[in-house]
This record gives sequence, structure tokens and C-alpha cells, in this order.
Amino acid sequence: MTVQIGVIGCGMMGLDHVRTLTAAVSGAGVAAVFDADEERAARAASAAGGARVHTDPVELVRDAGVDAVVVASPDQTHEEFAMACVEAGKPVLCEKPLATTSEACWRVVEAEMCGGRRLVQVGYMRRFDPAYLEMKRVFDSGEIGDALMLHSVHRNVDYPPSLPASALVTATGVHDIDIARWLLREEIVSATVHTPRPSGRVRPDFQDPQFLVLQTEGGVLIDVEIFVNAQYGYDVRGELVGERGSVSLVPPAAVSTRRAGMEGQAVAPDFRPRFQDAYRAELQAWVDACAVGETCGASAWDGYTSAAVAEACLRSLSSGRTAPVEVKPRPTLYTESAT
Ligand code: ISE
Repeated sequence: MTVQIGVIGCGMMGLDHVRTLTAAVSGAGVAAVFDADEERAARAASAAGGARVHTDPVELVRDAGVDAVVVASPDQTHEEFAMACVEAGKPVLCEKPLATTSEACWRVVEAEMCGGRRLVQVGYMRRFDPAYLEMKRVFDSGEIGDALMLHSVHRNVDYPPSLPASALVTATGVHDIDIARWLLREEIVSATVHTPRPSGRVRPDFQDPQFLVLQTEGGVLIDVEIFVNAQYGYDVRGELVGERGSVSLVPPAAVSTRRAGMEGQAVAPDFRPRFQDAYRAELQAWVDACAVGETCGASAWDGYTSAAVAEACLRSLSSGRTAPVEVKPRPTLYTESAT
């Protein structure tokens, strides 16, 4: 069976998903696309080898020839389109964040509960990255003992000036929040945000870098450096420290070059090449799950919880104090978080 997919939002990430679905995912076809910018929609339709172009995103969701939907439109539209998919009973892979506030994420959770089944997967692609999967395998095997600390570094070359200052946490740091919950299988209960001297490249209201210290229910400390104007490359690092050892991500590189008295590996320019394998695996797993009526990856509950932790970070950033994470009890629909 070929799962016919509709893609809403054909900017950088949406177009990348169209290309990956078309060229590197089996059992999938891109049947329809939508973008507010018609030229971008036309480019994506041709990258898919000739998909239908919709001028209304909700029509795309209702299109009888669309089995499942990828939402890669701007963050503030995610809730509306994820809800439209849930209401239409169609599986949706929604880019992170699921919505811009935890309250809005909760509305998606409620819509799913109302329908009695899970249809939403949130695009936390790190869960499919071979290096993070290996880190989880080592930790789960017990080799390094119980977790004590998790160190995370998340650097971007630069940041779209259109994004609000809060996006540092709500759109970027949420990856580190989600991967910490997934790796440790523990909920985060509090957040403290420290603010180093800001980079001279950013506007005055924009605190970059930020240093988050998160604590889990079991007492594990997680530190996350977010620095989105690091200039030199896209750099994600992680080390999980256990009682008997530690496991670290090794920066992916095919070769190391020596010249002019130096040795080095290239650093990816952005998240697409760095997480290329993860995006492909995420899409393949989602398509495979859609084909048999199942879900995998991060759920709407995970989307809600990471948004709630991000909000605690924002409260700490403005108060200068530790902020508790406020979450509702986990509904039974989500007692088993997939993948
Ligand atoms: C960006 O907002 C993303 O969406 C990417 O997934 C992430 O890897 C990147 O660091 C973020 O800034």
C-alpha cells in the first residue's frame, strides 16, 4: 500500500520533507501540497513529481486522495492544522512545536482523547537519530548505571530575525527538553535559566546564549546550552553521565582533513545535513505506522509536556528564579509513549 501524503507548508523544512518522502521513503507518495506562497507550493509539487496544489490547507486535509498529512507551516499555525487532521481522522506528523503554548497543545490532546485514538506525531526527529538511539541503547543496557547528569549543547549558525526571543526555548531548546525526557524516561519538574553575557550580534531584547538547568522527578540534572548565533556551524552535543560511566554523541563526520598544520572535521551548516538520517528514519517510521493504523515517535502528550517545560523556562527567565513545571496528569491514552 502507498500512503498518500499531503504536505502543508513548503518552506525549508516542508520542501525537505517532500524531497525525502519522494526519493528516500518507501511506501509513500506526496499527493498534495499547500503553501501560502504559491511559488513555493509549485516548487514542492514539482519536487514531488507532480502533486496537486491546494489553495486552502483545510481542503488539503479533507482531500479524499490524502491519507496522512505533514504539517511544516509556521509554528503559530500548527494547532489549527493538527486539529483539522484529528477532526478528519487522519494521521498527522506535525513539526515541533505542536503549538505555541502548552494550553494550545492541550487542546490537541483533548481533541485526540475525544476521538479515542492517537493520530498525532510531533516532529522530534532526534528520537530517530542513530547517535541518540545508540546513546539510549547504552543507557538502557545498564552499562553506565543510573543516570546522574545530562549535558546538552545546541548551537545554530544564526537565527531568523523574525522569530521572537521566546523561540530560543519554545522552538529550539524544546528539542533538548524532549530528548532528555525520552532518554531518561523521566519527567522534568523544574527549570532554572541562567543568562550569560549576550552575544554582541543580537538585538537588545534577545537573550542569546541561554543556559537551562532542568531537574527531573528522580533528581537527574540536565544542563542545556542554547546559542543560536554561534556563527561557526550547527553543533549539537550531548553526554549522559551515569554512576559507572558516560556516553557521548560523537560529532558525525565522514573524514578528518589535515592541512596547513591543522586537523579537522567539517561542522554542518544547519540542521538538515546534521539530522538527515534522523529525518529520513522519522518519515519512514511514520509512513510505516500510518500504513497499519498505528502511531510512533513523540505523541501529542510529549508535545504538550515539552511545551510546559519550555514555559517553566520562560517563567524562570523573567523571574530569575527556579520555576516549577506545571502539567496536568497524563491521560491513559498516552500511558505508553511510543518509540
Ligand atoms: C530550529 O528551530 C529547528 O526547528 C531545528 O529542528 C533545530 O534543530 C534547530 O536547532 C532549531 O533552531
